Amino acid sequence: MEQKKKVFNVVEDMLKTSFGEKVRQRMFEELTNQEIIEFLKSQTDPFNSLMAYYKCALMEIETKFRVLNEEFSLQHDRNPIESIKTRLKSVDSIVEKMHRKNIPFSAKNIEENLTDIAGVRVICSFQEDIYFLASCLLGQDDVFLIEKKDYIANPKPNGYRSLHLIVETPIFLGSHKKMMKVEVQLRTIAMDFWASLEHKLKYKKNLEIAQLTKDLKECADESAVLDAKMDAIRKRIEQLQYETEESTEKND
Ligand code: 0O2
Repeated sequence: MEQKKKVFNVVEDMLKTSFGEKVRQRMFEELTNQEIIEFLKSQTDPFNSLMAYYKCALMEIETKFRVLNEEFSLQHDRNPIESIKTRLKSVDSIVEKMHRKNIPFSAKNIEENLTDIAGVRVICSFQEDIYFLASCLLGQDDVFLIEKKDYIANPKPNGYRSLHLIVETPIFLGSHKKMMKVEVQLRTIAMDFWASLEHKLKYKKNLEIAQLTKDLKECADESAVLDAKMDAIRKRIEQLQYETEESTEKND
């Protein structure tokens, strides 16, 4: 029931943005229920297919990261990835974003204008792992970089840090392959912790925002220092381990 209501709202919005009020009214006055259902189906089927393709692209990219994680752990005895989250943008968010960009709602327009329908968030242990994984992913011959935003090197004014990549990769269907865009966000645990808290603030109304924003910015700066310190400690541990192994080999 909830889903039906959602679909109806989308179609309402679609009719408004695509055809305007007059056409929408005529449609409900002049067409039979069956004809309206047929029409809605013709509009929603391409959308549903597109979402299924994005889901496949999510699986492709997630698998690529899992493979990299596995290989790295064989070579270095640790996992660079703490966790991977994937999400398809909700119908509500898609409608809202298309509306905001003033683009009529259709599967074709969504595909051509939005790059964040499929999102993969990779949470890493260390900042260095982020760049390592990004370069491994982009080095693959079926992954094409569309856009890169390095909010680690250049944090947002509020303190937000993450590495964002928009990539295009093929999904292999029964009779053909299709290129799909995926937004990849790579972050450390500290960056993710901060972003989750800051995200909550966005949805809280009537709060004393100014002080919280200032506190959050301080937290972001402190967590950036923490990330850098953790990276340095890890490097020292690896160096010590290497030196110990070297001297053991020499003594043998
Ligand atoms: P959701 O639900 O996480 O997907 P655009 O996406 O093009 O309209 P923009 O700002 O050019 O907007 O894209 P950008 O900078 O690549 O950021 C897109 C996503 O990054 C956001 O998606 C968030 O997930 C995350 N993000 C960016 N800036 C911030 C920030 O300041 N705080 C937090 N917590 N997250 C951020 P959505 O669409 O907002 O939401």
